[in-house]
Amino acid sequence: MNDNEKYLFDLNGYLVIENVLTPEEVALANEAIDHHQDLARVRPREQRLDGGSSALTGDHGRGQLGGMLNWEEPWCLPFREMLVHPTIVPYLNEILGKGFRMDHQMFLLSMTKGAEGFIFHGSSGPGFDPNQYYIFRDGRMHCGLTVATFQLTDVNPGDGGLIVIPGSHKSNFSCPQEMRRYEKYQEHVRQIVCKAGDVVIFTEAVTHGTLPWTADHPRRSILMRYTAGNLAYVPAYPVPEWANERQRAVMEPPYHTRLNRPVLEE
Ligand SMILES: O=C(O)CCC(=O)C(=O)O
Repeated sequence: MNDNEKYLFDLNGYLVIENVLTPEEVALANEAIDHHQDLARVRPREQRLDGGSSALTGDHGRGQLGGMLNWEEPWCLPFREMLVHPTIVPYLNEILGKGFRMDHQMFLLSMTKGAEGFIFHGSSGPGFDPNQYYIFRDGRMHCGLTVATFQLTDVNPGDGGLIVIPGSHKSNFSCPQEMRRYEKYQEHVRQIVCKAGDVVIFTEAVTHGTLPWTADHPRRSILMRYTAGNLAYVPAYPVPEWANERQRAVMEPPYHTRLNRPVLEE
Protein backbone atom coordinates (compact mmCIF):
# COMPACT_ATOMS: atom_id res chain seq x y z
CA MET A 1 0.00 0.00 0.00
CA ASN A 2 1.77 3.09 -1.16
CA ASP A 3 1.69 6.52 0.48
CA ASN A 4 -0.94 7.88 -1.91
CA GLU A 5 -3.23 4.94 -1.21
CA LYS A 6 -2.75 5.38 2.54
CA TYR A 7 -3.64 9.04 2.19
CA LEU A 8 -6.80 8.24 0.21
CA PHE A 9 -7.97 5.47 2.55
CA ASP A 10 -7.40 7.68 5.59
CA LEU A 11 -9.19 10.55 3.84
CA ASN A 12 -12.19 8.69 2.46
CA GLY A 13 -12.53 5.45 4.40
CA TYR A 14 -12.37 3.34 1.24
CA LEU A 15 -10.08 2.56 -1.66
CA VAL A 16 -10.58 1.01 -5.09
CA ILE A 17 -7.77 -1.32 -6.17
CA GLU A 18 -7.97 -1.81 -9.91
CA ASN A 19 -7.42 -4.97 -11.95
CA VAL A 20 -6.88 -7.39 -9.09
CA LEU A 21 -8.47 -10.18 -11.12
CA THR A 22 -7.81 -10.85 -14.79
CA PRO A 23 -10.78 -11.06 -17.19
CA GLU A 24 -10.26 -14.84 -17.26
CA GLU A 25 -10.45 -15.04 -13.45
CA VAL A 26 -13.60 -12.91 -13.44
CA ALA A 27 -15.14 -15.19 -16.08
CA LEU A 28 -14.34 -18.31 -14.01
CA ALA A 29 -15.89 -16.85 -10.87
CA ASN A 30 -19.00 -15.83 -12.81
CA GLU A 31 -19.25 -19.29 -14.32
CA ALA A 32 -19.05 -20.84 -10.84
CA ILE A 33 -21.88 -18.58 -9.68
CA ASP A 34 -24.00 -19.38 -12.72
CA HIS A 35 -23.48 -23.05 -11.94
CA HIS A 36 -24.91 -22.53 -8.41
CA GLN A 37 -27.74 -20.12 -9.24
CA ASP A 38 -30.32 -22.53 -7.83
CA LEU A 39 -28.85 -21.88 -4.36
CA ALA A 40 -29.22 -18.10 -4.58
CA ARG A 41 -32.02 -16.36 -2.70
CA VAL A 42 -33.62 -12.99 -3.13
CA ARG A 43 -34.21 -11.20 0.16
CA PRO A 44 -37.93 -11.27 0.91
CA ARG A 45 -39.86 -8.05 1.43
CA GLU A 46 -40.07 -8.58 5.19
CA GLN A 47 -36.27 -8.37 5.30
CA ARG A 48 -36.12 -5.23 3.21
CA LEU A 49 -32.99 -3.13 3.51
CA ASP A 50 -34.29 0.20 2.21
CA GLY A 51 -35.19 1.40 5.71
CA GLY A 52 -38.53 2.65 4.43
CA SER A 53 -36.86 5.32 2.27
CA SER A 54 -38.62 5.98 -1.01
CA ALA A 55 -35.24 7.01 -2.45
CA LEU A 56 -33.87 3.53 -1.81
CA THR A 57 -36.86 1.35 -2.47
CA GLY A 58 -36.95 -1.19 -5.28
CA ASP A 59 -39.37 -3.69 -6.69
CA HIS A 60 -37.48 -6.67 -5.28
CA GLY A 61 -34.78 -7.50 -2.76
CA ARG A 62 -31.10 -8.00 -3.44
CA GLY A 63 -29.80 -11.46 -4.21
CA GLN A 64 -27.50 -13.34 -1.86
CA LEU A 65 -25.54 -16.54 -2.29
CA GLY A 66 -23.07 -17.97 0.22
CA GLY A 67 -21.07 -21.11 0.84
CA MET A 68 -18.77 -20.74 -2.16
CA LEU A 69 -15.63 -21.60 -0.20
CA ASN A 70 -17.09 -25.08 0.31
CA TRP A 71 -18.36 -25.70 -3.21
CA GLU A 72 -16.96 -28.70 -5.02
CA GLU A 73 -13.81 -28.25 -7.12
CA PRO A 74 -13.22 -26.53 -9.45
CA TRP A 75 -16.03 -24.09 -8.57
CA CYS A 76 -14.69 -23.17 -5.12
CA LEU A 77 -11.19 -22.37 -6.37
CA PRO A 78 -11.65 -18.78 -7.58
CA PHE A 79 -13.12 -17.84 -4.19
CA ARG A 80 -10.47 -19.63 -2.13
CA GLU A 81 -7.90 -17.62 -4.08
CA MET A 82 -9.74 -14.36 -3.41
CA LEU A 83 -9.67 -15.07 0.33
CA VAL A 84 -5.88 -14.64 0.44
CA HIS A 85 -5.29 -12.89 -2.85
CA PRO A 86 -1.67 -11.68 -2.85
CA THR A 87 -2.70 -8.26 -4.17
CA ILE A 88 -5.03 -7.47 -1.27
CA VAL A 89 -2.85 -8.91 1.52
CA PRO A 90 -0.56 -5.84 1.78
CA TYR A 91 -3.61 -3.58 2.09
CA LEU A 92 -5.16 -5.69 4.83
CA ASN A 93 -1.82 -5.97 6.63
CA GLU A 94 -1.63 -2.18 6.66
CA ILE A 95 -5.25 -1.46 7.55
CA LEU A 96 -5.90 -4.30 10.00
CA GLY A 97 -2.38 -5.25 11.02
CA LYS A 98 -0.55 -8.50 10.36
CA GLY A 99 -2.48 -11.53 11.52
CA PHE A 100 -5.79 -10.21 10.13
CA ARG A 101 -8.54 -12.80 9.88
CA MET A 102 -11.69 -13.53 7.91
CA ASP A 103 -14.60 -12.68 10.17
CA HIS A 104 -17.96 -13.21 8.41
CA GLN A 105 -18.35 -15.88 5.74
CA MET A 106 -17.91 -14.72 2.18
CA PHE A 107 -21.05 -14.15 0.10
CA LEU A 108 -22.19 -12.91 -3.27
CA LEU A 109 -24.24 -9.73 -3.25
CA SER A 110 -26.14 -9.64 -6.52
CA MET A 111 -28.58 -7.07 -7.83
CA THR A 112 -30.74 -7.14 -10.90
CA LYS A 113 -32.47 -4.11 -12.39
CA GLY A 114 -34.94 -2.70 -9.85
CA ALA A 115 -33.33 -4.33 -6.78
CA GLU A 116 -33.75 -2.24 -3.66
CA GLY A 117 -30.95 -0.27 -2.00
CA PHE A 118 -29.74 -0.41 1.60
CA ILE A 119 -30.16 2.47 4.01
CA PHE A 120 -26.89 4.10 5.14
CA HIS A 121 -25.27 2.32 8.04
CA GLY A 122 -21.80 2.02 9.55
CA SER A 123 -20.38 2.59 12.97
CA SER A 124 -19.05 6.12 12.61
CA GLY A 125 -19.84 8.39 15.57
CA PRO A 126 -20.83 9.55 17.94
CA GLY A 127 -20.47 6.36 20.03
CA PHE A 128 -17.42 4.10 19.88
CA ASP A 129 -17.98 0.60 18.54
CA PRO A 130 -15.11 -1.63 19.73
CA ASN A 131 -15.63 -4.00 16.80
CA GLN A 132 -16.02 -1.50 13.99
CA TYR A 133 -13.79 1.52 14.30
CA TYR A 134 -11.20 3.64 12.57
CA ILE A 135 -8.36 5.03 14.65
CA PHE A 136 -5.13 6.72 13.61
CA ARG A 137 -2.43 6.33 16.21
CA ASP A 138 1.37 6.18 16.32
CA GLY A 139 1.61 6.96 12.63
CA ARG A 140 -0.66 4.20 11.40
CA MET A 141 -4.27 3.29 10.73
CA HIS A 142 -6.10 0.79 12.94
CA CYS A 143 -9.42 -0.67 11.83
CA GLY A 144 -11.93 -3.15 13.15
CA LEU A 145 -14.29 -4.87 10.75
CA THR A 146 -13.25 -4.08 7.17
CA VAL A 147 -14.88 -5.10 3.91
CA ALA A 148 -13.17 -6.20 0.70
CA THR A 149 -15.47 -6.69 -2.29
CA PHE A 150 -14.29 -8.35 -5.48
CA GLN A 151 -16.29 -6.98 -8.39
CA LEU A 152 -17.43 -9.52 -10.96
CA THR A 153 -19.33 -7.03 -13.14
CA ASP A 154 -18.82 -3.36 -13.98
CA VAL A 155 -20.40 -0.62 -11.87
CA ASN A 156 -20.82 2.48 -14.05
CA PRO A 157 -21.85 5.97 -12.96
CA GLY A 158 -25.59 5.91 -12.31
CA ASP A 159 -25.88 2.11 -12.11
CA GLY A 160 -26.41 2.15 -8.33
CA GLY A 161 -24.65 -0.17 -5.89
CA LEU A 162 -22.28 0.78 -3.09
CA ILE A 163 -22.40 4.38 -1.85
CA VAL A 164 -20.31 5.97 0.89
CA ILE A 165 -20.14 9.27 2.71
CA PRO A 166 -16.41 9.88 2.22
CA GLY A 167 -14.64 10.83 5.43
CA SER A 168 -17.54 9.81 7.68
CA HIS A 169 -15.39 7.17 9.44
CA LYS A 170 -13.86 10.15 11.29
CA SER A 171 -17.09 12.03 11.95
CA ASN A 172 -18.03 13.01 15.49
CA PHE A 173 -21.72 13.68 15.03
CA SER A 174 -24.65 11.47 14.07
CA CYS A 175 -25.54 11.30 10.41
CA PRO A 176 -28.80 13.25 9.86
CA GLN A 177 -31.74 10.90 9.42
CA GLU A 178 -32.71 12.39 6.02
CA MET A 179 -29.16 11.79 4.81
CA ARG A 180 -29.20 8.20 6.09
CA ARG A 181 -32.31 7.71 4.01
CA TYR A 182 -30.64 9.29 0.95
CA GLU A 183 -33.28 11.99 0.92
CA LYS A 184 -31.02 14.99 1.50
CA TYR A 185 -27.39 16.09 1.04
CA GLN A 186 -26.83 13.64 -1.82
CA GLU A 187 -24.04 15.90 -3.09
CA HIS A 188 -21.90 14.61 -0.19
CA VAL A 189 -22.48 10.97 -1.15
CA ARG A 190 -20.26 9.08 -3.57
CA GLN A 191 -21.34 6.14 -5.68
CA ILE A 192 -18.38 3.82 -6.05
CA VAL A 193 -17.65 3.29 -9.72
CA CYS A 194 -15.48 0.29 -10.53
CA LYS A 195 -14.83 -2.39 -13.10
CA ALA A 196 -15.10 -6.15 -13.04
CA GLY A 197 -11.84 -7.41 -11.50
CA ASP A 198 -11.43 -4.43 -9.15
CA VAL A 199 -11.54 -4.73 -5.37
CA VAL A 200 -13.15 -2.10 -3.14
CA ILE A 201 -11.88 -2.01 0.44
CA PHE A 202 -13.77 0.00 3.03
CA THR A 203 -13.91 0.22 6.78
CA GLU A 204 -17.26 -0.62 8.37
CA ALA A 205 -16.77 2.63 10.26
CA VAL A 206 -17.43 4.67 7.13
CA THR A 207 -21.12 5.42 6.63
CA HIS A 208 -22.11 3.34 3.63
CA GLY A 209 -25.17 1.94 1.93
CA THR A 210 -26.48 0.83 -1.44
CA LEU A 211 -28.41 2.57 -4.19
CA PRO A 212 -31.10 0.63 -6.04
CA TRP A 213 -29.71 -1.07 -9.15
CA THR A 214 -30.71 0.58 -12.43
CA ALA A 215 -28.49 -1.09 -15.03
CA ASP A 216 -29.61 -3.81 -17.42
CA HIS A 217 -26.64 -5.98 -16.49
CA PRO A 218 -26.55 -7.50 -12.99
CA ARG A 219 -24.35 -6.35 -10.17
CA ARG A 220 -22.15 -9.10 -8.74
CA SER A 221 -19.87 -8.35 -5.81
CA ILE A 222 -18.15 -10.94 -3.65
CA LEU A 223 -18.23 -9.48 -0.17
CA MET A 224 -15.68 -10.49 2.45
CA ARG A 225 -15.38 -9.06 5.91
CA TYR A 226 -12.00 -9.24 7.62
CA THR A 227 -10.96 -8.00 11.01
CA ALA A 228 -7.87 -7.60 13.17
CA GLY A 229 -6.33 -10.84 14.45
CA ASN A 230 -7.44 -10.20 18.03
CA LEU A 231 -11.08 -9.51 17.18
CA ALA A 232 -14.23 -11.39 16.29
CA TYR A 233 -17.55 -9.85 15.38
CA VAL A 234 -19.27 -13.16 14.64
CA PRO A 235 -18.35 -16.38 16.47
CA ALA A 236 -15.18 -18.08 15.28
CA TYR A 237 -15.67 -21.10 13.00
CA PRO A 238 -13.69 -24.33 12.56
CA VAL A 239 -10.81 -24.11 10.09
CA PRO A 240 -11.87 -26.29 7.14
CA GLU A 241 -9.76 -29.28 6.12
CA TRP A 242 -9.29 -28.02 2.57
CA ALA A 243 -7.44 -24.91 3.70
CA ASN A 244 -3.79 -24.57 2.74
CA GLU A 245 -1.27 -22.81 4.96
CA ARG A 246 -2.16 -19.30 3.76
CA GLN A 247 -5.88 -19.90 3.95
CA ARG A 248 -5.55 -21.39 7.43
CA ALA A 249 -3.70 -18.29 8.53
CA VAL A 250 -6.72 -16.05 7.86
CA MET A 251 -9.21 -18.46 9.40
CA GLU A 252 -7.55 -18.81 12.80
CA PRO A 253 -9.72 -17.81 15.76
CA PRO A 254 -8.89 -14.45 17.34
CA TYR A 255 -5.80 -14.26 19.54
CA HIS A 256 -2.68 -12.15 19.92
CA THR A 257 0.01 -12.28 17.23
CA ARG A 258 2.55 -12.63 20.06
CA LEU A 259 1.31 -16.22 20.51
CA ASN A 260 2.82 -17.47 17.24
CA ARG A 261 -0.18 -16.45 15.22
CA PRO A 262 0.47 -17.25 11.54
CA VAL A 263 0.68 -14.07 9.49
CA LEU A 264 0.61 -13.51 5.74
CA GLU A 265 3.77 -11.87 4.56
CA GLU A 266 3.76 -9.88 1.34
O1 LIG B 1 -23.87 -2.58 -1.55
C1 LIG B 1 -22.85 -2.76 -0.89
O2 LIG B 1 -21.79 -3.09 -1.39
C2 LIG B 1 -22.91 -2.55 0.62
C3 LIG B 1 -23.46 -3.77 1.30
C4 LIG B 1 -23.44 -3.66 2.80
O3 LIG B 1 -23.04 -2.69 3.37
C5 LIG B 1 -23.90 -4.80 3.59
O4 LIG B 1 -24.36 -5.81 3.05
O5 LIG B 1 -23.81 -4.68 4.85
